[in-house]
Amino acid sequence: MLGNKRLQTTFFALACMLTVWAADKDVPLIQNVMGYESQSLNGAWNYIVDVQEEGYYDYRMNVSRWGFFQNAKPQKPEDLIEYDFDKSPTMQIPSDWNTQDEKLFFYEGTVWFYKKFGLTPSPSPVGEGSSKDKGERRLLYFGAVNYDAHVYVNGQHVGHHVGGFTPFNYDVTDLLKDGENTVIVKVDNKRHAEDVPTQIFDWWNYGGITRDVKLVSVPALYLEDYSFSLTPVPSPKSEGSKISIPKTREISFSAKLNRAEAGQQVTVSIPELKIEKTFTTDAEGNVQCSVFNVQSKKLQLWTPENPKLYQVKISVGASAVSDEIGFRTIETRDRQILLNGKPIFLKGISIHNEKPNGGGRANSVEDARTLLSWAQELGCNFVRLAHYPHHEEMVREAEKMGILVWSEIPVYWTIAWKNPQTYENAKNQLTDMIARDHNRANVIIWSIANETPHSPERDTFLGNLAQYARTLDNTRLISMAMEVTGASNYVNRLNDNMNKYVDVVSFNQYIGWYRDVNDAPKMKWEIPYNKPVIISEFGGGARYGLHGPKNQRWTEEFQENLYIENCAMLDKIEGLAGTTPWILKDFRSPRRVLPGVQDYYNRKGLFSDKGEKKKAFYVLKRWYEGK
Ligand code: GCB
Repeated sequence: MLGNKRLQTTFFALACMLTVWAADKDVPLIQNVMGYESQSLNGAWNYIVDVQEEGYYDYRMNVSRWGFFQNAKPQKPEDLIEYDFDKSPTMQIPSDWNTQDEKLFFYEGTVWFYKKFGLTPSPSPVGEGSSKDKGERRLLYFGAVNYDAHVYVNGQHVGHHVGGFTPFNYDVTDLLKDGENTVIVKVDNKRHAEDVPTQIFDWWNYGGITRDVKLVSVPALYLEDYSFSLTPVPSPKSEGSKISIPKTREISFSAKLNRAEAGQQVTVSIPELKIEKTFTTDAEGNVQCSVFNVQSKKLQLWTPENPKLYQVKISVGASAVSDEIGFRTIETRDRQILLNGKPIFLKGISIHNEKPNGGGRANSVEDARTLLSWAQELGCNFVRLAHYPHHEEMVREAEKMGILVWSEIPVYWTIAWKNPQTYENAKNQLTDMIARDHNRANVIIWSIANETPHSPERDTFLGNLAQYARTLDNTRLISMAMEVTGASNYVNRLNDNMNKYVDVVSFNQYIGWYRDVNDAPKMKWEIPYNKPVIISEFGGGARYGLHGPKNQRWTEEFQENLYIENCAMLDKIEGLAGTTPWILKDFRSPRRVLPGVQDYYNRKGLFSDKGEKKKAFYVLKRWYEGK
């Protein structure tokens, strides 16, 4: 019997590939998913840990016809089915499996997730009749799944997504039925050298469906994307001279429908500004970049002090989506960063997307608020969301709180620069990061990489990526965290071919941690580019509550002294436009194994993993108060 089954498995593998894979429902990411009615699929999901991917491959490593995605149940007493989702344990989604099941703390591999759901009636934005009659669509949306996900609805494969920190959605309308439906997701977080991030990285490889899952109701014709931006006022050539603000300011608007339909009316209304404008789509279903004016004295610009957001409604036919939009400009002039035409010093902090108390992926509004309020307590007007796109609420809450954002993709350390698929993967993650957040006024920097080793192949990869980022969004600044090289014992020089592609040169430096703190006062910095400089990392580790002399590593006093010396040193860097020290809170990392001190945490936080403030917190706070 087993032998037969094995033969059949191989025989049917191809047929299965054809049927199961027939329905690729991948559609471009919808802009402002939060603006639509949706049915949450969060909550308890059954899961099966599948160490050898028995639920996917047969014993010849062909995709199996009897994969777990079938959600099979015995039909006859003699049927052999060796799994049962309904009897498997559950975990709350969204979450990472590492902190939900202690057996999975170090696990990296495949876990299957399964949820049954009935359809809730979708809202009827258009006329009478059932939503199906009116051609409404349902998009199955995942905020993020780390890392590799195959998604099945009612036994049909709807898509395959790679990349652990960006959202994706499938149009599953035609697969849904009245009554009970199932969604099954095979999640695999094994690390590979050619992935993005690559095989090694200094954070926990949290696996699972780590962000919200929802079934989004959209009309048959909807806005796949739209964007707003405020045109900068030509800035004066030199510092000190006045900007002359024109009587009216220009807002650019563009939009794209999900279908190439010409002649559709897209109306933008901003009641508070008494704006209502209608645009007509071209043959591609696009509203090409169009401009409308608003009186300068009526327009409150978005700033950290007054993070003004306007209620905006964008309608297509009888359906509409609402958003909150802030208007501001961001530019550079020589070594300055200009927000709304005025120089700003970015008082920042780096943050990992980890829960404020203990480890685990952050995924809620509360997580975002807690982390960001700590940053504000520190005196920050800026955060570096390292090293990958954080959950959407982090960016949205920061926008409401007046905190500027650096957002990054996980092109980190030793990426496989020569591999074309690796480049495509990085490009897709960049596309989706920008697609999700390009209407957030607080996002001012897209970062394309962190601490990458120099080589011609790396330059080609990153140069192309930077140019591509500009084609997607030319209204923000581009940067990447670079490294400095020791030009001589006490001279650090930034020498990176990527300088010409970035608007802001940023680099990480660890004087006081990976080099003697007593060198700090002697250090000289050579940054031979006429661009603003951000120190994207500096810092050192301390175990909260461990006290001792300032030269004793891991004590709070060591870290405190390191911050004192670094702040004094950084004050001497010409053109310093901001800093994002490493890091807000201790975070989990498998590389940090020192017992009794690290215990799998990177201890460079200004807050402990439980949210206690270390002494260095106050040093940075004081330094920022003086800025
Ligand atoms: C770095 C990395 C960051 C690490 C940090 C450290 O340069 O960018 O991801 O966690 O150093 O703690 O060494």
